[in-house]
Amino acid sequence: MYKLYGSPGMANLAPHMALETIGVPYVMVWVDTANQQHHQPEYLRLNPTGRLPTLVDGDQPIFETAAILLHLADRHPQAGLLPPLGSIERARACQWLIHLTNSVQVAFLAYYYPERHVMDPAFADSVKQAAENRLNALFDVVEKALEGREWLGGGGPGIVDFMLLMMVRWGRNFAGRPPRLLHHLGAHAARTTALPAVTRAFEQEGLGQPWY
Ligand SMILES: N[C@@H](CCC(=O)N[C@@H](CS)C(=O)NCC(=O)O)C(=O)O
Repeated sequence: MYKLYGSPGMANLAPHMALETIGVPYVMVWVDTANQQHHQPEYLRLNPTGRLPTLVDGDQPIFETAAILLHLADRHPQAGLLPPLGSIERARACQWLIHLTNSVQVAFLAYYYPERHVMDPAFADSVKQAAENRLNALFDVVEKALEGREWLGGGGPGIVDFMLLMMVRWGRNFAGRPPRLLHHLGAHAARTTALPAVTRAFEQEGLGQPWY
């Protein structure tokens, strides 16, 4: 039995979509971030970074969203969440997954936690705006990659698409151009949220509309 530790709308959302798609038994464990539960010893024993999410597989905790997604896709190959091992399509899917976690998500951390990126709080707004600008450029790259294809991670929906949707959602309140306004990204988000398993994950997290 899997346990997925998270908080509504946080980075647990993509693994949540994966678990619902796979259809395997699991429980969501909601972490009370407002009361700093993710910084308490009990949680830090599972995830020493004090971040969300954490997946516990049996008695083995795994952290980092991309690693959790890869583990779920590998453990349940029948769900088709990644192209076959050793294929060029698999390499391409991993390329986008790593790009999303290593570049896009990192910029989102500056967007959502600008105060952690400055010594003088007076500069926090500037950091947030710079992060949004950087994210616009990163989303432009993904927009171009989606030209002529329905899914970013392969021939069907999979973990890369779940990660992308989560990040498009995180940009929904951009002051300038939310990523949903880009033609292919908007269509991809609509296509992905229409998948019944993805809809269930959003509903189970109690996320109100608009989702992205
Ligand atoms: N690269 C990490 C980043 C995790 C991360 O920063 N998660 C955010 C939620 S989306 C978090 O834990 N925020 C609470 C905090 O930093 O206090 C991952 O994907 O697991």
